[in-house]
Amino acid sequence: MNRCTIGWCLDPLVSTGSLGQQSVDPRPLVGRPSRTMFCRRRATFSLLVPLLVVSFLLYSLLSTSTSSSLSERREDNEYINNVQRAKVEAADEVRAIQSDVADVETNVVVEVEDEKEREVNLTQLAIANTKEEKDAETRGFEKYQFNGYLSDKIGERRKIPDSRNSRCPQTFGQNLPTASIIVCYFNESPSVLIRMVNSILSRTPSPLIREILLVDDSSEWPDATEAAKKYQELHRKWNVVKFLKTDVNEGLIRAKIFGAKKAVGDVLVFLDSHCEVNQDWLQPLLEQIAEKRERVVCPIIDIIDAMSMKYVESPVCKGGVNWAMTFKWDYPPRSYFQDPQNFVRPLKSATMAGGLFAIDRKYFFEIGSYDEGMEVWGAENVEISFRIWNCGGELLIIPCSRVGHIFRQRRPYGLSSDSMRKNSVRLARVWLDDYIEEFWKVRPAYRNYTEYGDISKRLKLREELQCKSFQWYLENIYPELLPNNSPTEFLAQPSSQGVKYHIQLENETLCLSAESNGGRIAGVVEMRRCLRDAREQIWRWTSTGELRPMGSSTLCLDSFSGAKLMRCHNQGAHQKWAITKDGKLFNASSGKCINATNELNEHANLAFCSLAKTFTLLPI
Ligand SMILES: *[C@@H]1O[C@H](CO)[C@@H](O)[C@H](O)[C@H]1NC(C)=O
Ligand SMILES: *[C@@H]1O[C@H](CO)[C@@H](O)[C@H](O)[C@H]1NC(C)=O
Ligand SMILES: *[C@@H]1O[C@H](CO)[C@@H](O)[C@H](O)[C@H]1NC(C)=O
Ligand SMILES: *[C@@H]1O[C@H](CO)[C@@H](O)[C@H](O)[C@H]1NC(C)=O
Ligand SMILES: CC(=O)N[C@H]1CO[C@H](CO)[C@@H](O)[C@@H]1O
Repeated sequence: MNRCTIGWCLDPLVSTGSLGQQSVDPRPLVGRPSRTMFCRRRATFSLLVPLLVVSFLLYSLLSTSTSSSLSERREDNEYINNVQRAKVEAADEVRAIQSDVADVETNVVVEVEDEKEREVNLTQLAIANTKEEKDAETRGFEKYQFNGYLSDKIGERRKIPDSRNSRCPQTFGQNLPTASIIVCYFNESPSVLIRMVNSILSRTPSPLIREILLVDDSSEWPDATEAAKKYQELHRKWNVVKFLKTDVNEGLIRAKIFGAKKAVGDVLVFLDSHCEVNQDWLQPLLEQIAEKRERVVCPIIDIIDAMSMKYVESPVCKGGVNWAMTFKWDYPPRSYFQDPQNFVRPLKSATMAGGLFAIDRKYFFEIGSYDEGMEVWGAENVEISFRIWNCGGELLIIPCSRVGHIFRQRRPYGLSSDSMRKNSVRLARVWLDDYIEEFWKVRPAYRNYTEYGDISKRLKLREELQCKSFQWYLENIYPELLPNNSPTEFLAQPSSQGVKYHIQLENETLCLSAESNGGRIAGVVEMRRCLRDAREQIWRWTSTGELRPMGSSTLCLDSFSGAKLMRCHNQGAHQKWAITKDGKLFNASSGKCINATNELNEHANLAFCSLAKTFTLLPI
C-alpha cells in the first residue's frame, strides 16, 4: 500500500517542531505535586491578581488618553508592552495552576488504573545493546514487519503529538451517534493492540463508544488475544471491549463483514489493528454521518514509522486510483491551500485507502457491505468506493480527524497476487462497463482469467441500487482517470513571429476575449461575441508557445490559477500552450485544457482535456 509521504503539501503554517525527537521520560510523578509547591503557586497567583487588575486599569486609561508628542507615545507604547507582558505572564501562571490541579485529579486515577500517558524517548528505548536484545529486535521485525521489540518497550500507552491543524474546531455537535469500533487482526503484536485500544479509550469521549470489537481472524499465534483478555480483567475501562473470533482465517474483507454483523452501534468504525488514534478523532467523523447518513468518512492517516515508531503528521491528501484498479494518494494542487480553511475542510475523495473509515451501520449493509466473493484483501477498498459514489453516497476525508497507522514493510497476511487478480477482475467486471478495455490494457494477462467466481449477485445489487455508470463516475468524481486527458497530436508551432488567430468556440458565435476595460487589459478571459476587428480577441501564438492578446504587450494566457492573463515571464511552463489537431488548447504545467461555455461574458476556465470544449482557430 502506498501512503502520503511528507511532501510539499505539508501545512507550512503548522510547526512540525512537535514532531521532532520526543523527550526523555521524566517519570517524576511519584504521587502528586507536593502541597507546598501547589500553595506557593497559589500565593503567587493571589499576588498577581491585584497586579493584573491594576495593570489593566492603567492600560485602559492609557488607551483612552490621547498623547500628543512622539516621545510620550513611545513611552506609552513601552508601558503598554509591559502591561501586556504582565498579562501574559499572569495567564501563564493561571495555566500552570490549572494544570497542577488537573495533575492532582488525574493522579488519583493513575493510582487506580495507571492511566497516565507519558512522553517516551524513542531513541533511548530503541537501543539494543546485548546480543539478546539484538536478537529480540530481529525477531520483532520478522514477526510483525515493524519494530515489535520497540513497541513492547513503549508499553501500554504513550503521548503522541496532536497533529491536528490549529484551525480545527475544539467543540463538537451534540447527540452524536454511537460507534462500534471494529478492529480485525491477524498475528498482531500484543503491545500494539493494547496500546491501540488504550489510545481509543483515552482520546475519545466514552459515551460515543458503544463497543470496541476485537476480531481475531484466527491468528496463528494466540498471544495478542490472550494478552488483551488479561489486560481487560485488570482495567475497568476495557469493559466496552468485546472479543470475537472467526472460525477459520477469513482474510480482512470477510473478517470485517463478520465483525460488522455482530456490531450494535449506530456507526461502524473500521480501524486496522496497528493504529494509535489522535485527540478527538472520532467526533468529526460522527458529525458528518449525523448530517447525512449516506456519507462515508475517513480520517487522515498519520504515519507511525515501522522502524522508529515515531508518530509523524501526514499532509492533507485524498484517494485516487489508476487503471490497474490500484489505490493511490493524490495531492490537492498547491493553489487549493491558498484558502487556509482548506486545511480543515472535509474533501471529497474518489476512493478510500480502506483500512480506516466510518460508515452508518445500516447504510453499510444497504449498499452491500463488501463483495464476499473477494479473497483476503485487495481492491475491496476501490470497489466500495465506486459503489458509494455511484449508488448515491459520498466519500469524504476529514482533515481534523487523525489516526496514526504503522505502515509495515510488507503484509504478514502476504499479498497473494492471486487474491489481487481475482478481486480486481471481479471489481472490473462489475463496475467498469466499456471502460474495462482500459483495465485490460494495463493488465492484459487478466483478460482470459476465468476463475473469478460468480459475480451475478453483485451485478444484481448494482441494478437494484440503481447505480450510475462508470462514465458518470469518471466525468463527475474522478476526471483525472479519463482516457485522452493528455492529448498527443498537436498543430505545428509557429516558427518565428507567431501566428494570429481568433479563437472561436466550435460551432458557436463566441470568441475568447482578453477582458478589456476601457482599452486596458485586465486579468480574466471572457466569452464575447466574435468581432473581426476587436484587438482583445486576436491572439498571437508565439514561437515559444505563448498566447498573447493583441491589446497588450505584456500579458500572456496563463494557467497557474485557472485560465487568467498574467505578465509574460518568458519561462514557458504555465504560459506554454499547445494546440491539438481537434482544437483544444492544452497544457501549461497544469496538464489541463482551456474550457469555456457558450454564455456571453462567462469566464474561461481549465478542465481535464477530455472534458474541455473544442475551439476553431481562425487565422487572421
Ligand atoms: C533521548 O535519549 C537519547 C539517548 O539516550 C539522548 O541522547 C537524547 O538526548 C534523549 N532525548 C531527549 C529529548 O531527552
Ligand atoms: C485470450 O484469449 C484470446 C481468444 O482465445 C486469445 O486470442 C488471446 O491471445 C488471449 N490473450 C492472452 C493475453 O492470453
Ligand atoms: C460542430 O458541428 C459539426 C457539423 O455539424 C459536428 O460534426 C460537430 O460535432 C460539432 N461540434 C461540436 C463541438 O458540437
Ligand atoms: C467548462 O466550463 C463551463 C462554464 O464555466 C462549466 O459549466 C463546465 O462545468 C466546465 N467543464 C468542465 C469539465 O470543467
Ligand atoms: C505540449 C506542451 O506544451 N507541453 C508542455 C507542458 O508544460 C510542461 C512544463 O512546463 C512542458 O515541459 C511541456 O513541454
